[in-house]
Amino acid sequence: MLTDRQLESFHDQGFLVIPGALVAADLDPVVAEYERALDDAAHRMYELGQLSSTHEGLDFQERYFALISENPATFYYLGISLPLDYEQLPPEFIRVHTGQALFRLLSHPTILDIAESVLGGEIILNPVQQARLKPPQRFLSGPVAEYSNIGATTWHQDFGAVMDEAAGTEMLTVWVAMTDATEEMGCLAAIPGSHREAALTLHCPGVKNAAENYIPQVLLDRHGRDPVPLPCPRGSLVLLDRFTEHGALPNESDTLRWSFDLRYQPSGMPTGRPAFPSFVLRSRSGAFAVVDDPAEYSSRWDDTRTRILAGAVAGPLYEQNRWLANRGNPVCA
Ligand SMILES: O=C(O)CCC(=O)C(=O)O
Repeated sequence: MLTDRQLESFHDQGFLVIPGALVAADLDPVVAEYERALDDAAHRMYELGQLSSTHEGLDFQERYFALISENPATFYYLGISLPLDYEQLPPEFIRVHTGQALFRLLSHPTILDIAESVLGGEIILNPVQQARLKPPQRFLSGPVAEYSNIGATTWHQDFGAVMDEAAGTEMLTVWVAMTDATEEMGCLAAIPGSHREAALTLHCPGVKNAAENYIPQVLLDRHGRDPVPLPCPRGSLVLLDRFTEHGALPNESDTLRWSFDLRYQPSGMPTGRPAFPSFVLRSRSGAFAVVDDPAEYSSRWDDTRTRILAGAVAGPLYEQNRWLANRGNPVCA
């Protein structure tokens, strides 16, 4: 559990870095699972004519760099939530990684203990979650390179990415450092106390990718405080309040910068992404049935994917239009 001092600091600043919360034994199985996922992706993409080679024989990082520089769409094969712009995508990019090791990480007792300190003992995993495997910037090209799953992350509030139904839902972001994240590698950065100064800040629609909404500089400046970089070693967690204004720097290093960002919230509240599944991971009262079977986690995401591909989910999966309307707003120029 968090100490009183940590909790106080989190509520005061809107973020908290917890170094060393997870150890290699927690992360290595996920890396091994991703090695297999990357191998599958390479073979599928090669068979679909999207790659000239499967780039066998390289270690995970070098192979990922080779694949992503040849075809930036490689990241669709490694995501942990379904894409939101599914209407524009071919079916082979509408996929979600749901491995056992990943589920063990998402439901790790240390993460749940920390989430419980903030949210109480009835916890669900909200489906707004992202894998961010960021190669050095020089390996990226084309509009897909602007996606924050592989490139820098624009300034935003996490609450801006959910539908209005979740307005009353207290949501906690837990960001997991799968590798070190130095400033040069593109760590997170946040404006201290920004969560206390605004409910939902105006966002502008992304320039090259409409989904990459951003808070314009002039609004960030209104706080009158510089952003704080949040570098941390592998195994660290970073907590973010849903209103904290934050982003992530570009990866200017030579190595992979890999994180997962996860969302937890109290059970029985809307998730803000109702088309996607959510999972009860802890119920101290016993009132909710806990999901502890990785196969159930996987099959519920598979069902969602099937429904989306069958056209059973109508319209956008989140409120893209809310920010699109700001295209002509002078603060977005
Ligand atoms: O890791 C990143 O690039 C961004 C993460 C983020 O924005 C989040 O956790 O909400």
